[in-house]
Amino acid sequence: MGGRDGEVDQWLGKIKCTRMKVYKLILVLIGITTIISCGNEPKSLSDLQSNFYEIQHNGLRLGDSLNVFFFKNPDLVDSVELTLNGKLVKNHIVMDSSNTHLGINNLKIKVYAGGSPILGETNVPILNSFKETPVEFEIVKEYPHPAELFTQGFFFHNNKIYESAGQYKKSKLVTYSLGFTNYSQEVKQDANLFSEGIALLNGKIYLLTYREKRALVYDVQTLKLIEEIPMPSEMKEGWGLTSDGEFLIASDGTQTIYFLDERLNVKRKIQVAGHQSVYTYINEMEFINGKIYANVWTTNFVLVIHPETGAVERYYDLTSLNQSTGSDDVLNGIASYGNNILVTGKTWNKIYELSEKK
Ligand SMILES: [Ca+2]
Repeated sequence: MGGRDGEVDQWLGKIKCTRMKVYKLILVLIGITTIISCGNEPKSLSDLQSNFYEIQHNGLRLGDSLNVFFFKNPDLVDSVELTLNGKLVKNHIVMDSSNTHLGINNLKIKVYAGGSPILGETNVPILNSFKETPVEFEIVKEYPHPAELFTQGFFFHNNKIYESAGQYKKSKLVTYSLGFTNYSQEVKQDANLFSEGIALLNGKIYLLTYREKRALVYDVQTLKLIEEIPMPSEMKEGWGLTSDGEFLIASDGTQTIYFLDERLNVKRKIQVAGHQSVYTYINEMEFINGKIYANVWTTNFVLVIHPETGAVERYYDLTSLNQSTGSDDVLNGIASYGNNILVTGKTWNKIYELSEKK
């Protein structure tokens, strides 16, 4: 009996072995099939030859549609999810003020094509549909400018020029009569402060500092320091400042303009964009007749910006006035003066009064 049992065991063993071989074969076949099918599955946007990242390079204008394409294997794409500034949008959507804003917009993509979703993220510049047009102007008059002043803030009020000057150890706030260079008032800031833009709001002058993260508040009559307020942490630096009578309007060297309340809380923001590009380095500003006039740092341009949208509608090319010697002495200073504007630059010896040709 023992012998027969041994034969049965051997026979059963053979069957087991054959089964194992079949299992192994099946596993190998499954493996090969998986490898073959995975090989066909797109794993990146470039596998699909998508134009997704080209959208950042080319930008979009208001009125354009957001078109994401897949030039290779489009039939493998089951569905596409697009998120613009955190909100789901449909592919081929037309860009307008209801779904986007001028300036840099965050765009994310999720492509379902068999395996795990393919993800992508980019920053798309949204540009204006209209071209900014040059302002035709003439120089009405020239006035002297105190050439020691490294102009950062500049406005005309109560028959006086109010001007802040920057640089460490040299920062100050002064007033003087147009046509003269002797100061009526002069307040120096601490040596470790670099003064920037100034603006008048409700009887107080607000003065930004460059990297010191605080604003100084002065009485407009006496230039006595009232208090210091921390600057909003989301502003990278302090650059230009103006006011529309309700809010302070501040720039920080980027393309963003911040609308601040009296306690310097950010109430809203815009980004400055024209037909061809987003404008960074927005510097000294002046709110004139419902528009923001702004210098672009190191250029001879003053932009005329819509305060709600950030659209650059017009621009002054002040190359003909430029006194820069190629160093820091760039155009920086715009003041409203009756129907005209006054412009100057850092350490320039002249202020120019410009009138627009109508
Ligand atoms: Ca100004």
